Amino acid sequence: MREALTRTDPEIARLIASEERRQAQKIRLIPSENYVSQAVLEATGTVLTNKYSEGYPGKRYYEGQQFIDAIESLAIERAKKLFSAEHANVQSYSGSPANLAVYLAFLKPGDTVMGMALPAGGHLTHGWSVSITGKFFKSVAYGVRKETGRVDFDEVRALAREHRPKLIWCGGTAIPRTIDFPAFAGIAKEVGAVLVADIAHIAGLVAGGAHPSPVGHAEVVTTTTHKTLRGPRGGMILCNAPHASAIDKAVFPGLQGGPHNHTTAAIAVALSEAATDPFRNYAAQVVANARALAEELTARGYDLVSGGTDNHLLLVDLTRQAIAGKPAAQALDRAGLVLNYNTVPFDPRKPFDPSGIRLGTPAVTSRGMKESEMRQIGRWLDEAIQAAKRNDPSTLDQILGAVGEMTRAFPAPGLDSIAP
Ligand code: DSN
Repeated sequence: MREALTRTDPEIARLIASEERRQAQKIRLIPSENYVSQAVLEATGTVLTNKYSEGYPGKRYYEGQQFIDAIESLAIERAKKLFSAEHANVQSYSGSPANLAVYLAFLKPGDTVMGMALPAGGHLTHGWSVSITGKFFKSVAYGVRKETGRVDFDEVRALAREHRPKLIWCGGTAIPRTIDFPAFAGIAKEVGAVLVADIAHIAGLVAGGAHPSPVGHAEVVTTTTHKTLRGPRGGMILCNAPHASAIDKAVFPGLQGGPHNHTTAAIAVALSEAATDPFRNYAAQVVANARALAEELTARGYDLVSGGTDNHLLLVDLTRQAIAGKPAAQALDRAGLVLNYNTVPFDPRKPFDPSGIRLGTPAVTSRGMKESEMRQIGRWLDEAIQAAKRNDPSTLDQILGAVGEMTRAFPAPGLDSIAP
């Protein structure tokens, strides 16, 4: 395996091998992560990385595009078909550049934009103060209701009427519930705003029919390609035909130079995989697994934001457990259960030391795990958190051993040759 790399740079080769073992042996619960297929990995690691292709298929600034044009055209057509979109741009380097391109396409600096507040579950690029999108634009943030943990549409409507944003974002990074695209679309229409749905977290669920689609409600849809969609690290923008030219010009030459052709090819592969029946089953199982995990944690006294989940993601407020998110996440990592600490809505603590943890089922479902494994993982999560509270590392190490046994029984895609 990787003879040339091992010869040329044994240090990097060793670190990659260690990361492979980590991904094979641990239970990965970060809801924005996944395991891509061997086919996606192979497409990513190709000579396509050698080629410059500024422009779009048939309209490039460099020669030698005979095969690159065909690859990018396939990715575009597959994206349009999978999401029933009128136009697709597959060149964004990732989700944040895709979102920035949307600002460039529709707004001038200083214009007003509205998005979900970061602590309520939104994304930095939806106008949060520390992001360029909150510095260069006038940003208005909506949140969730304290009692339900769900979007407060009365607040969204009132803020939209008051501030008349040119652009409204829906979607985010810590939203455990179905996004009501028609409700957002109604408000955007009322105030003459462009509605943009950021479906980075749920793109695979939308493609697989396990979450309603924003297409037909939001004029523009952005996504990463590497979360539930199970492709390489990248971004895409889908939009209605009238916005196609503005979006394409914003991505290139507005924001980016040459597209990453190796990524484009791997996106095309992932999109073809996502159009299959096994992927539809995968998307449904991701949701079923998240529900099973939510039930187990709730039964053990954990406080889930919004009381549960409709999708792949759970946000747990640990205040009642009397432990903060960060020490809990660190103890869980030692026990082989990898997730991230996270703010919860109305969190009195700081983002770098918040009250919650965020977890999800995309990666474990890609390994073939089902509801019974989720219940076991829920038990381990609880046992490890209790162990962390009483400073009991030996229990964490025991759980790590049991996690290793479970992961051996469910080889991870792209890693099945790694001896766990
Ligand atoms: N960093 C991503 C996540 O983990 O949700 C969002 O950009």
